[in-house]
Amino acid sequence: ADEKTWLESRIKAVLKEKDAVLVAHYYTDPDIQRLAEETGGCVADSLEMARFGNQHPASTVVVAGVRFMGETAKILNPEKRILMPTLEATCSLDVGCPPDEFEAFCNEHSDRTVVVYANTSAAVKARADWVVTSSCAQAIIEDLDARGEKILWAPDKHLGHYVQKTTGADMLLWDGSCIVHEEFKYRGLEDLKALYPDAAVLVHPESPDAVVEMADVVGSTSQLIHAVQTLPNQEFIVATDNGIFYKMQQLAPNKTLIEAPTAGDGATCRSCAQCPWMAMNGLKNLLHVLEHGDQEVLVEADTREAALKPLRRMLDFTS
Ligand code: CIZ
Ligand code: SF4
Repeated sequence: ADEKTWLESRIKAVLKEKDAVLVAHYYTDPDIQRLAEETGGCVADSLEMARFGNQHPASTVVVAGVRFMGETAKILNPEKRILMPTLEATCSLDVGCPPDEFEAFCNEHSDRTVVVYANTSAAVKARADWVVTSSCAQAIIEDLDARGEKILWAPDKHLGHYVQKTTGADMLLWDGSCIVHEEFKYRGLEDLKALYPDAAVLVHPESPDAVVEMADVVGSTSQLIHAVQTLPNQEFIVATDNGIFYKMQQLAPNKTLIEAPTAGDGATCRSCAQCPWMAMNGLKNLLHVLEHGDQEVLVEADTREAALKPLRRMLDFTS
């Protein structure tokens, strides 16, 4: 506990000294989320993180999250220094969508409007017409569909399938998935729901179709947090990374939160619904990068300029 207190006070001091602000994703360790709140930074989903970094006056932004979030911050703020506790923190959706293969796929289907999820590399965004997050995917696809456009969607097939089903748009899907959300099990959820019949089931749309179908609310992290605050239910079964429980419990202290099962028999697996890359963000490497400035996110100028267009479209659409 002493070491933790020391690390936290050092981080607070160095953030000030270096004119830096900390933005943390809902899936990071509660210690990191708390520090971001206490130091005037923000805790948010990837869309809100992008906006915050863009509007905050600090010359250095420390992004506690995964690589694509740091790259997005850099694309939107080329003049700022963007640091991450570790550049090794990636995402299975990003890894599963290599830029050269993606480029070839797009070229094969050049009649389609290319829409990519924010969870992609800068190089993949550079080939896209639109970037979306799970907060705005549906609205943007609806709009494109209404204009008669056919969509090429990448990389998350579960989110893609969900959006396709709800909008009826013509969507060709890349075959990618999130290793965390993909583990939620329909059978286990059914068993858990029988134990807690009054609980509302909240599901992130990166989850498998059968799990999404059992949901009372399907939504992005911010939308699921909002549901806990506003629905009359006392109990909630939550199918997304368990890092989100910190913010949910803070905003709705009287509600009971239950982790959705990642095993088919209804047993919850405490360490399963936790992104291994988000978990790479800790107090030690956060302090290290603040003091040493290594682990700086850099995006090559051509890529950055090309990726800015679809990102700006998303920010303008959602503003
Ligand atoms: O699973 C992720 O990485 C999410 C939900 C990102 C986001 O949009 O906040
Ligand atoms: Fe990627 Fe899934 Fe981790 Fe989010 S939770 S960063 S989608 S692997």
